[in-house]
Amino acid sequence: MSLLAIRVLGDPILRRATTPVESFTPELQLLIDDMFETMHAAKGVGLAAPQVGRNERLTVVDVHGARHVLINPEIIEREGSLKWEEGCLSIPEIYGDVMRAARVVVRALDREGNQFEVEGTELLGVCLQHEIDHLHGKLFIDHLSFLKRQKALAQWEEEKTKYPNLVRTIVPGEEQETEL
Ligand code: K1U
Ligand code: ZN
Repeated sequence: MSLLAIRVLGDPILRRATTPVESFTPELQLLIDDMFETMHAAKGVGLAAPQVGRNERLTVVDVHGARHVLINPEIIEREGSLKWEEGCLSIPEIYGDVMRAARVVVRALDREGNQFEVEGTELLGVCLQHEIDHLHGKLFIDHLSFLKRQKALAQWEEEKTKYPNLVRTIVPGEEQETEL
């Protein structure tokens, strides 16, 4: 397994829609394993394929030790609303309050291609919505008000100088800065 480089805001791949997965190949299994390793090393609870430079409609999530591989996920139920302070492994050090559905049900395929549904509230619900947004080229800053988004983008102009070529390299065991 390997750690993958995380693309940061400004890399066009984060703004592209993904392509549905049709084949459950050994290469896909390796990508999934590498994404879990990278997400854990970066101390995140989710990671979407575009964040590691890929266009597969695929995300991995690990909230409170419950791991999910979500391939071609769709939100099939939404209920209520909540406000959550979000960050993003692709926009380190930038945070903002986002309004999300309080409860979602997501239908997806697992790594073998079997359909399943997962219900999420609180952190899991927010994480599922954040990751599915990534698969549609959407980022949490797009949910902020105009002024808060401008402020976040101004902060990012300074932060992004730490990421030559818009790449964030995760060093195993090194303290990561993106923790909520
Ligand atoms: O996709 C990503 O950038 C990962 C991101 C997803 C996310 C989940 C929930 C709220 C906002 C964003 C993260 O994993 S950042 C959150 C994080 O690192 C964390 C949150 C709670 C406990 C521990 C870590
Ligand atoms: Zn993110």
